[in-house]
Amino acid sequence: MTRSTANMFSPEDSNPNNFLSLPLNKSSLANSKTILLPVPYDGTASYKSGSRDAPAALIKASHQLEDYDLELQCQPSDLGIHTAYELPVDVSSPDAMVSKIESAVHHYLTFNKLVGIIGGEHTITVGAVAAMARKYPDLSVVIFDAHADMRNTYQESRFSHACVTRRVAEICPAVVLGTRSLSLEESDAIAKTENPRVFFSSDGSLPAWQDISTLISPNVYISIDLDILDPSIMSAVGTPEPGGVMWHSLLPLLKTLIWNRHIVGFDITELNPNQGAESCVYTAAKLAYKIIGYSTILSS
Ligand SMILES: [Mn+2]
Repeated sequence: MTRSTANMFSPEDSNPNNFLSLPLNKSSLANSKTILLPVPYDGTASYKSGSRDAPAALIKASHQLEDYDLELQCQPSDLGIHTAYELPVDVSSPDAMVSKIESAVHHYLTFNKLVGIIGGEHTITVGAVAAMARKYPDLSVVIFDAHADMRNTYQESRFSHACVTRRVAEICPAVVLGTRSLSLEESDAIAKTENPRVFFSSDGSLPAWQDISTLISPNVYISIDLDILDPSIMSAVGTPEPGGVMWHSLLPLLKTLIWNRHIVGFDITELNPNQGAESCVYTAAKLAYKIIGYSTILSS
């Protein structure tokens, strides 16, 4: 640590439950290249709720991760990862919670660091993207999701987890990868629009970087709905969908995307630690760390 005076640290730095269980000199807000914001929200979950427990479970599982990244041959944690306190949930309405997330992300973006949001259900993406697009007017969003999430409303809310991509595409250009489940209404909506661009996948494959690169602007927000992954490795999600993407297909595309663009933020959503195999929580934590590593070490 180059700056060692105790008063460099803010009250926020006292969060004892931080990602990777890092010491203060690698987890204080001032010393960190990345800010993680845990959002324990699952207010509109329609099948199996429980993603409210995901941030705490993912952070706990992260304590088992190695700081060293074999692929990158360094410790991305050396660049600092600050874990904010959990954002208190506003249960009055989904709209209110989305606004609250937008305000919080807007605040953290003022520090000019990578901001990662640990969900929580996928709805959190809408608030995060609204804040990101205010700071980065050329923002595009790359969404990894088994589901189209293109309903205009669901269960009487425009801010349901089933409407996420539709709301995001109203804010900025979006590319959706890994989609393998949708309604007739959503299929019609996708056929009629250039935004979002949805790349369907029924065999676990993802498009090549060359096939999507022209759709993606210099500043990028990455949104991961963990159900993009095959249930054989990620059963701990609210709505598991067979025929998904495997770990070794997802990481190369993420790496290429991050290498070629400036990643301004990301989220990991829909983890339900009360479902599925215990290893899923560890997998989710590792995915978060891979994105942090790629983004802080490789991102252009
Ligand atoms: Mn999904």
